[in-house]
Amino acid sequence: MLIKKPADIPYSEVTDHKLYVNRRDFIRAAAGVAAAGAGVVSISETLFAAGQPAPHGRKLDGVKKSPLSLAPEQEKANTWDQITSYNNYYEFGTDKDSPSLVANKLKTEPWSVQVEGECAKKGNYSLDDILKGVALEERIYRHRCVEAWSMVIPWVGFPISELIKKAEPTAKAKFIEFTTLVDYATMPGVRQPVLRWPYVEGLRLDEAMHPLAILAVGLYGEVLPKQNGAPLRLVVPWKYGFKGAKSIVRIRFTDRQPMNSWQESAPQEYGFYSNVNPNVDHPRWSQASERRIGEFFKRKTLMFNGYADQVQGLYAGLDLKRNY
Ligand SMILES: Nc1nc2c(c(=O)[nH]1)N[C@H]1C(S)=C(S)[C@@H](COP(=O)(O)O)O[C@H]1N2
Ligand SMILES: [Mo]
Repeated sequence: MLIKKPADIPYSEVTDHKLYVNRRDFIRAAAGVAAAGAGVVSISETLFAAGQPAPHGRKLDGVKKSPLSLAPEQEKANTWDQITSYNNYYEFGTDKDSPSLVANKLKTEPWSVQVEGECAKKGNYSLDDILKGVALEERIYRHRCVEAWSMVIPWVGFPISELIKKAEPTAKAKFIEFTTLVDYATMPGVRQPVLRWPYVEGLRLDEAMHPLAILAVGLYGEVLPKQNGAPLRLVVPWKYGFKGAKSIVRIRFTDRQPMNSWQESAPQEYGFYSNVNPNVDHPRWSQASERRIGEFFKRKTLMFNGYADQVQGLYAGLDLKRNY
């Protein structure tokens, strides 16, 4: 398997935040369906013409409402079907509907997360270990993709701060890095060199300690669907969606700012902070407005995605144009 380094990827391949793969071949291969003969439209192609909302899963017990959740009169949540059929999860393909069509192969049980680096409680923890004693909360958050679309998503999760405290970071720990799953057997997208796999994201430790930053395990009160990053994914609502690493398998505390996947692949377009900021355009498009999935007219994008009052203190004295 030849894996191209990001430097070898022609710029044209990343220009649309996606790789141009032959969609029909991709989905056929991913779904394990034999290629149809020339000119023959297979049933599978008709079936796979659009995203498939996730089947409903197990209900999560004891989920509490959180005061940090958006109130229904503030924002209307997107539907289960919208949230589970329009996804970015490039390990399952770069089209918005690909993850919903092929992520069902992802094996999420058993699941464990390696905790390492600058912390006292290093180790390999099962998802049950991680959730032991943790109170799950519903957090209805705005979600703003760097591609200028948005949704409102009722996550179920818990503050990352709870996991960080249990891990007991050392005094040297200033950043936290999240690494996500790469599985060649179930993830057809990792054969495409669109990013260097695994997908990696990072936060400053004080950002990760903020009460709004959560690890999500559910959606609409049910177990997180695979296309949304089951069984454990990051959600940082004041940052662009790509900070929300899916299907996390490793958490590392470090003294140095981690290199995140999108910055590595296109540093002229994506930075480390990636705070939602309508005043700093992407080099190829404006970030001043966004299309809410399900709506026709564009909305104005809000500073820090509407969470400025809560989070701007984290960035006092930081030049947000330089540190995008
Ligand atoms: N592992 C992994 N995590 C990922 C991505 C990805 O391609 N791979 N895409 C990111 C992007 S660009 C967005 S907008 C969100 C989408 O999350 P959602 O599908 O639950 O809305 O996941 C983020 N996390
Ligand atoms: Mo995104």
